[in-house]
Amino acid sequence: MDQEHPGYSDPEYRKRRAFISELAFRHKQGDPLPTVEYTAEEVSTWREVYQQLRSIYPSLACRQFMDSLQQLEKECGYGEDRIPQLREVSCLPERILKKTGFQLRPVAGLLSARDFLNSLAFRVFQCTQYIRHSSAPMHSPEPDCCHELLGHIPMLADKEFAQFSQEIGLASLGASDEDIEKLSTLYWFTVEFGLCKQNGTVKAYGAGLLSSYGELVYALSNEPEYKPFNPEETAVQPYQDQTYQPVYFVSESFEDAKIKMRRYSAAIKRPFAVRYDPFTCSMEVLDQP
Ligand code: HBI
Ligand code: FE
Repeated sequence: MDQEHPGYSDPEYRKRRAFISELAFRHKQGDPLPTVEYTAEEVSTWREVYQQLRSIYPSLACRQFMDSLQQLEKECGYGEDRIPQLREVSCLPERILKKTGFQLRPVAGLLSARDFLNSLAFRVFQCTQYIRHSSAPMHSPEPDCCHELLGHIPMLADKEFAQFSQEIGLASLGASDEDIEKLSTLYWFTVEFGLCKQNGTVKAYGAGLLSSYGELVYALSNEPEYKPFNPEETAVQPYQDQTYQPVYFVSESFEDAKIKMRRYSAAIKRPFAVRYDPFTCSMEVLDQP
C-alpha cells in the first residue's frame, strides 16, 4: 500500500487486509474458495457502491452485463444488503460461471501482467476479496471485491466475452516481455475500459468502468475521444491509471473483437511454444517447429 492509498494510515484497515491476504496465500488449487465474513462497515461500503452504480447500469451498461446482473440478483444472492461470496458465483450448483467454465482463484492483490494474463488462457480469473477503504467508496486505486463482483463476474458469464478474454490469455503464453506489455494494454482498453456498439448506441462492458461511477458516466458522455477497436493500434495506445482515460476503444461486437484478437495473436513471434499437459497439470515448453 503506498502513501496515496485511502487506507494507508488506518491500522484497523491494514490489519484486515493482512488477514484477507493470508486467506489467499494459504489457498491451494482444489481447495474450496475462502469465505470472508464481512463486517457491518464493509457491507455498508458495498451498499453505497451498489446503490450508486445500480441506478445507472440500465442506461449505460451493455446488454450482456444487464442480463447477467439480473440473473445474479435472482439466483446468486446479489443485492445491496450483503457482499456475495466468490464461491456463490463460481462453485455452487447454481453458479453463474457454469455457463462459460470460468473458475475463480483468490489473490491478495496485483499480480504481474504475465501471471495474470496467462491464467486467462485456462479460463481462470484471479479475484481479490478485500473491499476498498470506507472513506473512498467511489474509487479504488487497486482491484477490490466491488471491482471483481460488479465489474468482472457478470461479463465472465457471457460466452462470447469469455472467449475473447481467453483469447488474450492464449496470446500471452510464451510471449516476449514486449508482447506482454502490448497484451496488457489491449486487456486494459477492452476487458477493463472497453465500450461496444449496441443497437446504434455505445455501451460499457469494461470492468474498470462498470465498477466506477465517475468514470462510467464520463466514458459515455461526449467528453472523451472514441476510436474503433483495432488490436494493432490499441496495443500501443498510452494509458492512464491515475485519472480517467482520454480515449476509449469501441468494439463492433465481442465476436468481432475475438476474431481480431485471434488474428493479432497469430502474428506474435514467440521465443518458445508451450502446451498444457493435463496429466501433470503443468506447462511443457516445446521446441519451435
Ligand atoms: N492482478 N489481481 C490482479 N488483477 C488485475 O486486474 C491485474 C493484475 N495484474 C496485472 C493486471 N491486472 C494488468 O497488468 C492487466 O493489464 C493485465
Ligand atoms: Fe480488473
